[in-house]
Amino acid sequence: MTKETTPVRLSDYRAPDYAIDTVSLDFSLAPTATQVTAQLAMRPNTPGAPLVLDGDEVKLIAISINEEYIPSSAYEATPQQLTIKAPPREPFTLEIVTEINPKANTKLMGLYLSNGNYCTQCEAEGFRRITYFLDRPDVLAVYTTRIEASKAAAPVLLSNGNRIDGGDIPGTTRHFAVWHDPFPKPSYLFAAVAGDLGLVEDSFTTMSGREVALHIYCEHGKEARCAYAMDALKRSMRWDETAFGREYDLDIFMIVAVSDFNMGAMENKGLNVFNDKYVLADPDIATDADYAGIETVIAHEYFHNWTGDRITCRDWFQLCLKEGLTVFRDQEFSSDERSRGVKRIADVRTLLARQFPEDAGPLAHPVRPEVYSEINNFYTATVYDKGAEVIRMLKAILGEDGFRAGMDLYFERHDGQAVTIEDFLASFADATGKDLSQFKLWYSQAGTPEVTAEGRYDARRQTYSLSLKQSIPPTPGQQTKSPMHIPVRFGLVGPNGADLAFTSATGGGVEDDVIHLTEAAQTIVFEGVSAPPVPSLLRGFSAPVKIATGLSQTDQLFLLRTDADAFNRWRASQQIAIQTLIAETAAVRSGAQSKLDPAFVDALAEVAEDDSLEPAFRAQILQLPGEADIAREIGHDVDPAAIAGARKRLMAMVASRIGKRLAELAERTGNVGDYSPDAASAGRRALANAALALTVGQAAPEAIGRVVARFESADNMTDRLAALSILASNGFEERIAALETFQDRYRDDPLGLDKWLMLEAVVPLETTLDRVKALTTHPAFSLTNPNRIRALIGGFAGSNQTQFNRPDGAGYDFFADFVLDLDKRNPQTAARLLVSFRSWKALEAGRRALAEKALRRIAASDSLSSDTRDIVTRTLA
Ligand code: B3K
Ligand code: ZN
Repeated sequence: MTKETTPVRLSDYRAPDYAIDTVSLDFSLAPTATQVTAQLAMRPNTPGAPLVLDGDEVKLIAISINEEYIPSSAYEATPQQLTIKAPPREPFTLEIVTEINPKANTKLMGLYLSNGNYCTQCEAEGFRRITYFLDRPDVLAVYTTRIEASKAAAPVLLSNGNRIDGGDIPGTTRHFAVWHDPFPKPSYLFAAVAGDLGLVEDSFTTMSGREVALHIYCEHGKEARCAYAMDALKRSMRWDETAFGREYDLDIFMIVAVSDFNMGAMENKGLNVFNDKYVLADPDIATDADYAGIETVIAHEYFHNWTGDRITCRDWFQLCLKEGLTVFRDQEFSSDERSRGVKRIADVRTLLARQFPEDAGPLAHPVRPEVYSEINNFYTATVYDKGAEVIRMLKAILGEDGFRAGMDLYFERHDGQAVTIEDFLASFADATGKDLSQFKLWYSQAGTPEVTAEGRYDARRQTYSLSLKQSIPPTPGQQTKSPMHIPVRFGLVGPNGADLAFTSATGGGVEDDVIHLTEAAQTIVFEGVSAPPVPSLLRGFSAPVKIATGLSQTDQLFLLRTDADAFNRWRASQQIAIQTLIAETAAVRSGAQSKLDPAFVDALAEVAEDDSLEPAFRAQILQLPGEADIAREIGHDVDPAAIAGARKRLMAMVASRIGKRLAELAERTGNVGDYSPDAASAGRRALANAALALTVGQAAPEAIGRVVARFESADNMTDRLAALSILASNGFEERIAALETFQDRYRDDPLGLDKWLMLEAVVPLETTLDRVKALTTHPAFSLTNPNRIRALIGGFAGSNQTQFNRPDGAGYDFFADFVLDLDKRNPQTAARLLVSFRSWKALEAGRRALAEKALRRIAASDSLSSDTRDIVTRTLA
């Protein structure tokens, strides 16, 4: 039976009736019966109130108060809750003994086994699967953890904080370790790890001269693959000191890489647990993108030490308080370590691909939601990525110094507390004297704002007037919305490509290069503009909005060639490509002749060959919008087959018109020398591979042959995978042998096999569905490992537009069956996968009906988890 879930509302928040000052945990580890003894120092905030503790599938063994067992009439225990009816009115010690089964824990929440090693995942509500507790983020306690286990099975015993004791247990084959974390923390940041793990050690000296031990634990034999992660960690620690004045606080910082993990990584205090995919790298196994991902995630989790751990969330509605801010911080770190312009393009690509569709569909929700049924389903692109955009806008509005002053005040005021968005914004308002009340709407209004721009130049008066309008589309539960504060960074590009000066700007909050759009409509008049400008708006993507600039293709081509803002050059290229592809999709659908205009293709070649530009930037320009990007921009009555057809026509034209030039470019830039993951070499590889991908649009044997040769001669994963991906994503025959070779090469390497599974799943051919079905029983696949599932099933539903959306609905049916089955073992991963249906309402009628049927079939199951129930219900609403 589906577990009953009552929605939780922000407006119902109440402070807890009890505080817990200290927690002392004792784990006696055994695979199927682990005993946990928890001693909690309780302090009533509301004396006499019943004490209601959360639980989830835990078995109560014993309970006592102040060292005396209490009669069973004094409490009520179910696997989900423990209620002590009349606890002492004075502070007391509560001791609870529970038994749990880590081996049977396939949900990967709480304490579970991964590859024979014990590990935990407690965010958001996993701690209650270990012991009964006030499992909410505003209950902060100091933890001491003793772990006891078989010395042979688990030589390594870890928990949060510093290790204060340990040794053998005389007369047994067991040993123990005791860890103490002096920083009060909520239960979601608790972690324990035990197992037989390899160790890589290093150290870091903090800005005040303290030496911190750095430990990375991984599977034996994989130690050499931890070097890049260790390096990224040290760079992150230094960066947080210089950029935010934040120093690390414990004597040791540990990272453990595990192979079964529901997400990327987790910021447990002093003991981060990672999906091994975000730790392990060497040139043979990891692509440049993987290296960049490792750098980002290592930094992200480390930065949480201050934004999340030292200052945490009062309740789960405030999730963006730590996530949006920490994503912003990791983006800034990578921008400083790499190319800022290229990093911005990459981040906006992710935002457009993941967050915009979410905000435009049935799962839309504000950056700070106001109601949830299952909190695990709110670790979304909106909370994370739009949450980061909100911080970026705050910085644009307050300026560098104002932003830093606000952050400093936030750290100073709230260290050791569990706080809200209101507290966060108050720090900035107080530090700068600015009124942020309108800005705050970004946290409560869902939907992507739409901005339109219209400009007029008056040559006689030398004025340029720019009219901007904003509107925010309705989203579930929010029909009408108020205008928001949108910072529009801009330049007026003159005929020679340089920004024109202006003497004054009237009519609407222009400060330096930012227009503060705060009204539904605003007209700004720029005086003293010497020539007719082409406006370059939303430079650096200064706000997460859609903008219709009304510019002609000629003006957009002009910006592509000349804009001083790299981001807007890229943006211009994408806009032209999207407009072209939308028109071509309509042509394919109506059986009309191709309408493709070669001017854009020529401009692409010109930018690609411009050696004065960074290779990584040129690579971005060469990555034409994908099928999902086109679908998102079309937005309704979407026909994935027609989109694929249109894209194919464009690819054919590109290959015939500039294929030779691009092949030469690929040849010239592709041989970078010995592999190094640094940003500059990665940029050259990216350019070569992006150019190569644009040479095969006519399926010419010569072009395909070049890709095969590249695959065979590659001496690193980046080039090998890029070539293989060209073969697979175009469905060329040559993929078959190449995929086989690839699979063989990585047969003992799960992270390599994930790449293979993913590429098998994206082949845009009718045979793929059967291939994917067959692969679910392949020995390399696993029905319990989230990485394998995301690669094969997530790859199919998320990255194979034509085959997931087959016109006969068979893609949806297979996917629905898979999700229903997975939901029994791992609800969180099942619910996450199901989000692939988030844009079903935008499909053309035939596919829409079939998608709805599959969704209704899922909804009709009476044994759904609360996770999957929540997603399916909201998706259908
Ligand atoms: N805070 C974790 C995510 C936890 C997800 C729980 N379902 C990772 C991160 O954002 O750093
Ligand atoms: Zn995070």
